[in-house]
Amino acid sequence: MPKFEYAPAPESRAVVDIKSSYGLFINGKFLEATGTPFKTINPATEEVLADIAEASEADVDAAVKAARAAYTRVWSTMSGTDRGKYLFRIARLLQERSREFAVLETLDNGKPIRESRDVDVPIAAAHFFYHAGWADKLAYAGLAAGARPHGVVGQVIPWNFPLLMLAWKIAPALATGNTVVLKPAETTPLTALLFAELCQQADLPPGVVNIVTGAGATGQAIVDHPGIDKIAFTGSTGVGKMIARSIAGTRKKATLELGGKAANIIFDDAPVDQAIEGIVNGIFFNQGQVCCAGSRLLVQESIADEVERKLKARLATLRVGDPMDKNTDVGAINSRRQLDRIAELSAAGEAEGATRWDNGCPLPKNGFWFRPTVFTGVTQTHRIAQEEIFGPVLSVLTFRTPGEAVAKANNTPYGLSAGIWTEKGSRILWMADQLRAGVVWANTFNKFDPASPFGGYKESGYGREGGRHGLAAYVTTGEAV
Ligand code: TAP
Repeated sequence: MPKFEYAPAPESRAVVDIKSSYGLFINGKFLEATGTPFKTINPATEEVLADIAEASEADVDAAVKAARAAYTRVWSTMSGTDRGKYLFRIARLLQERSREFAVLETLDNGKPIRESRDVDVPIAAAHFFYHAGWADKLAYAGLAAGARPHGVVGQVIPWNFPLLMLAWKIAPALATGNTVVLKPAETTPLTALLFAELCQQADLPPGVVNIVTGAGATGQAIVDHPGIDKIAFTGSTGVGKMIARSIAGTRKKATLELGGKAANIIFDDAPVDQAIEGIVNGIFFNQGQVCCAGSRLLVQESIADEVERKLKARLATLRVGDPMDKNTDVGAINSRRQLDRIAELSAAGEAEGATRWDNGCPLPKNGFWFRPTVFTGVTQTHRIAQEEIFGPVLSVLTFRTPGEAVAKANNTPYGLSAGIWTEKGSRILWMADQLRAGVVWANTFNKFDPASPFGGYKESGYGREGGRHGLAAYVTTGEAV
């Protein structure tokens, strides 16, 4: 297969000032860490972007103490109206600096600039606007009587939506009066560090937001710290289970947003061309590195041949390559480790007897790439039908009746999201009721809104983010009523 040279557009560096090294953001200042720095790279070129500080247990302790002091002295006593003003200011600054954030996100993560520009950054700003609006209206959020902030919240996030996951975590925590210690993923720390600069620019009181960079050990140090009142984690189900075990028997609360294996279900009365776009968006958006990705296509048997033919024709038009090019559809995989996992599971799909097809497009010479891939002839026992691949790989299964579609859709350990494509409103309502998925999209996929709660069933975790249910996760006495 041909390989082509790829060099990032020279102007991409001009819109964002990437420092050669970054410290930890504790108590409103950037500080040197005690650990050995690590490097963050551009996954599309493998070039080093910056040296990043690795926070030790002592650094995490300093961050938790700063967050506690800010909570006690300033943030918990401030009126909701004033907290809201800070959140509005952050939201506006995110909009003003959106180009910088979008370029930095694409350089550090590998996602197409069109996605960081049109999805990640605007929705991150929208989360701050939405929660700014709640800060002085919590009495009307349906929270239980006497609800109070937890105090200091430890937040650990993954690499697939670095800025957006930060916004999902920090905006509701601050709106409800908590202070935070947040750890971004090891491979994508840069937009969190730019966000730290933005907190300085917004004059946020020191210690309200603390950003500590590092690997899994830093995350574990946050989870284990006795000064943390609540953990908010997004990441793999494996690490989520470890966190649940670590805090068992302590007073710490937790919300866990974990993996998924969503079914995107197409009935024979669906508008097929529209559904094809939904399938493509469902699995190839962000290279399929999306917890709610529509990674299992369940197609009604009578239209399976038509869907397969049209899907392959559409995939052949996808442009894979330079994430900084506005015409790119599919960017780089975030890390070599993730690329190896996608390759390993795809090899297992072939070994177990499914039929593999990819769009045969040329790939850049350096960096981490995987062609948009479809497996047909997949059965429910195949690993590619059960395990989260977290890559641009679609497993196609067929069904005959709505009951069979529900049974197959629910037959995974996960329960995060699902999609239904049909013209029948009654079928949509029946299916939505039957599917064990926290989010069900009808005749669309991957739509996100800060007002809409998001979260899972089963091994996809517990707790909700977004909407007033997401606020409830950040106060002591539980549920929105
Ligand atoms: P993980 O390996 O679980 O990492 C998530 C975060 O946890 C990272 O910051 C990671 O640090 C940190 N971490 C690793 N070990 C830890 C430990 N022992 N204690 C505390 N923190 C620890 O997941 P990932 O590979 O970054 O992300 C992919 C997974 O996240 C997928 O399964 C995906 O479905 C899930 N995800 C779920 C959602 C929702 S909303 N449900 C959204 C996005 C992603 P390092 O980066 O240094 O390893």
